[in-house]
Amino acid sequence: MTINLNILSLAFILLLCFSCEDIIPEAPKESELLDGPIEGLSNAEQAQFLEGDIAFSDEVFFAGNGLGPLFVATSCGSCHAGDGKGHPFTTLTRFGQTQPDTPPDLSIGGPQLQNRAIPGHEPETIPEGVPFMKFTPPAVTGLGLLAALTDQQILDMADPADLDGDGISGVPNYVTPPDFFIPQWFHQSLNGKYIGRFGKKAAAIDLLQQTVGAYNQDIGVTSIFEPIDVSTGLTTDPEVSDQTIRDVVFYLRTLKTPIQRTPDASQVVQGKQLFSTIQCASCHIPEWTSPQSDIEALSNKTFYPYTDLLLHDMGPGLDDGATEGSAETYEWRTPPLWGLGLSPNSQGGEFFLLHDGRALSIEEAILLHGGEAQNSRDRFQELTESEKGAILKFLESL
Ligand code: HEC
Ligand code: HEC
Ligand SMILES: [Ca+2]
Ligand SMILES: [Ca+2]
Ligand SMILES: [Ca+2]
Repeated sequence: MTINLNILSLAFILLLCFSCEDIIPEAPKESELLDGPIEGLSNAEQAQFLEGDIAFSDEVFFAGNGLGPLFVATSCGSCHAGDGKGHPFTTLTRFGQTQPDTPPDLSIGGPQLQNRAIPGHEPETIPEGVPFMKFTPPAVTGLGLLAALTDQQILDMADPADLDGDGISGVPNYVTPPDFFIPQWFHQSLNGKYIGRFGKKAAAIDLLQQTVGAYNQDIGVTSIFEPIDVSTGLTTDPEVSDQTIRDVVFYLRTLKTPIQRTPDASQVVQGKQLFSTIQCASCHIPEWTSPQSDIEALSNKTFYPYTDLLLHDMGPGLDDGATEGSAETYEWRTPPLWGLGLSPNSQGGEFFLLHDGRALSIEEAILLHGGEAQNSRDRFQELTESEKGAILKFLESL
């Protein structure tokens, strides 16, 4: 079966090559693409990466194979196209928790809005007056290295009481783990809670939790991990196999990191320097090194995500009045900046930045920083035009 398919697709490619050689556009450069495995995977690992890629990018759910009844989208890939950031029309809406450390209100349909339904079912709406947050899909590249870091490495970046007096604190989001969570050697618990690293508010501890939650809440697909259907509250047979979930998690762990395009251009070098000088790098931590991992290719690697994975008070302008886990309504996790310059490739040719895509350029995203980042933002605004230009060039190169 596989062989036949391969022969067929080979024949198809040959046909394409012979018939329309002149009109095939030049293939995008490796550094422009986000989809693809990290280097150094074994053959078996590459095979699992491919299985995960198919499930993540290609598998579409429909009413007959588990979709819904209530859902937001029909596949992971429809929101995470090409593994890059998503357009605001693929936004997720969360509501039902307005105070830290309280459970979301299930009786009103929290924590997530399922705004679509299969025929015969009514999509959800948010009750009048209930605060909500909108999230645009983030890129999913390089997550394996972030997942490999030890909790201690993240805690070392936190400064809850701002002891060094730079105006920046940074705290982890401590979240209650789901039943199926299995702590790794590098996880530490505090009163039964664990440090979240994924999502805009860092509400997911690991990629398994994020993936299981996405099948369940975004697509309405149950698994042995989360067997309860979000719309009926009833336990159903698994609609996606645990093997598929493991393959998708493996895929997310082994997706390559974005490649910086022009690291040596003089403006980029200058911008990188200024990025540290005006304290952007105090939250957007440039460099990390992973510890030993069960995936050899993730072990002892130095990488450049530009995040501390911590929550920061970002001021009233970015306070949506809703939250997740122990985060305050005005706290957001520093997003990684790697791949930032490639955002328009998957956002319809434009930038839609910050948690809800409200910033239409990199500069606008910077100017909307408040709270702990107010100082750094003000220092950006005080730079000369050419210095600002250098920072923007640097950010576009990431
Ligand atoms: C309706 C659009 C949508 C669908 C469908 C969707 N996602 Fe997402 N995804 C998002 C949004 C929005 C976020 C940010 C959510 C958050 O902050 O909690 C996100 C976050 C993530 C993250 C965390 C990234 C990070 O940097 O922290 C991962 C991993 C992920 N999704 C994987 C998946 C997988 C696997 C599937 C399919 C099972 C999927 N997503 C389906 C929109 C979607
Ligand atoms: C106090 C920590 C902190 C500092 C300092 C800081 N940032 Fe941020 N940055 C964040 C957080 C948190 C967000 C996400 C806010 C949101 O989504 O609402 C963010 C978002 C961004 C984004 C949008 C990323 C995206 O994918 O949407 C850019 C670009 C950015 N910061 C650049 C900078 C630059 C440049 C500086 C220095 C002038 C800076 N930041 C200083 C914490 C910080
Ligand atoms: Ca279902
Ligand atoms: Ca709901
Ligand atoms: Ca500090």
